[in-house]
Amino acid sequence: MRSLPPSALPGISPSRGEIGKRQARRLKTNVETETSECNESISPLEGEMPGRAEGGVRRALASLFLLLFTSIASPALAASQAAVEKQFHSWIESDIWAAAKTNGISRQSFDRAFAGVALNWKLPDLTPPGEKPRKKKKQSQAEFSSPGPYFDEKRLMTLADNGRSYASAHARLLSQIEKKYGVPGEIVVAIWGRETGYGRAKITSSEIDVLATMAFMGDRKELFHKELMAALAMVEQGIDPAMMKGSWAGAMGQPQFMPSSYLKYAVDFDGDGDKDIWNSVPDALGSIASYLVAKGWQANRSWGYEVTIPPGISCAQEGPDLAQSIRDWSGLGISRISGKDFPSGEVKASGMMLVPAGRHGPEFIVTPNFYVIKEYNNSDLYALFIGNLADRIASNTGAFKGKWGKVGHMLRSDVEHMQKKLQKLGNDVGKVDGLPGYKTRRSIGRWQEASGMSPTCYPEEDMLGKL
Ligand SMILES: [Ca+2]
Repeated sequence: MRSLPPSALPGISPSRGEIGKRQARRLKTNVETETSECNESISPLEGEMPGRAEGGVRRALASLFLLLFTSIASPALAASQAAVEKQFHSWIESDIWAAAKTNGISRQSFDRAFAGVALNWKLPDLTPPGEKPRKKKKQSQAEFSSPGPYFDEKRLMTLADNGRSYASAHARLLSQIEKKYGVPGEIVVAIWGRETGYGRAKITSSEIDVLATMAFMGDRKELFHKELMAALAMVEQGIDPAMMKGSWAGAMGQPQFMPSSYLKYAVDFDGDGDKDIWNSVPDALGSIASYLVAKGWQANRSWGYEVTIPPGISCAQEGPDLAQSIRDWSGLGISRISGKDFPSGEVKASGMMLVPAGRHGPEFIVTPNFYVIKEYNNSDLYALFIGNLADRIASNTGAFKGKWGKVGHMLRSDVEHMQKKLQKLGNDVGKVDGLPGYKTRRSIGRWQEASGMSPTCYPEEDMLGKL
């Protein structure tokens, strides 16, 4: 599924793993309110902790300029836009038709899909043919974001209140979905809420326009070319292109599926013959569950638990590659912060330590289902957000009990420097990108332990001189 652009709706995020990394944009999140076109936001944070600098303000300014340009439009600009439009239409007729034909798309479907197609000039990062792409600023001087603001309590409370209402209104449907797929209703509802504000977000861009524009002059042409072919396959299957509304990043309908995900995972849960993820709540929710189960959702398991890791137990044991049974974690003295026991059904099953802010924030033992949620949106914070929201919907629980410390004030360039040093010492820090992912965090923890420091498993300023 997908991804969207900068502004937005609060809470919508492109799903899907398929599109890999979504462009990160920081947005506000309150889906319930804002809804202007091209303002469909989707989730604010990409990856674990993207640089704060690449966010909304700059993009908002860019859009403003674009708007000014397009509305005040000098004759020269209008002429050059017209020239680009012309090239765009001949590219569709030549390149895209040739590719479509190869993919078994009929001329009739092709014509139906592209009737009235137009470049969507509001999309981000467009480079008309012949122009040089704008250079992306290096993020090294940016700070990375602290996780705390991602879990805005007001937003989560509103989403949870609404989520409980929707869960109760659709209780029967959700139990049918759970019976068929083994995915708990609260997880499905939490994703629905986070992605499109329970289907209330106005997502109004023409999918064909978005995909064709991005494939023609966006910064990830290959990806969108592939999605455009998938969208044509949808039209070939009889879907009305006028119904195919998506976000600026091509994520469609209430579950925010990219066309390739739609083809693989969308289901007709209400049995009327159409997989209508735009208008049918049963189809939208069934499709979310179908996606999760295809990605490996394990029935009868939670997403994870907030825990307390005793001071003597190393925080440098994070990651899906260091899974052990919940019983073994428990044997180390790790317990649920709620004071409850781990459910008996979970004890023999595997769990993974997760400390997104090292010792400076809430600590978790997550299950493989946590990583399945990340298939919807590849971010630890996104998956934690969904898990927390689902818990609130199911049991009216509140915020995580551990407090997020004010971490994240170091420069990415400093963290990158640490990563390089740690790597030289033989540690696997993952990607050297200035962001403290789990491999970096645990390498830091191991280095701190080996240096006789009390491990925080998080980049610390006082390490800079010593590493
Ligand atoms: Ca249907």
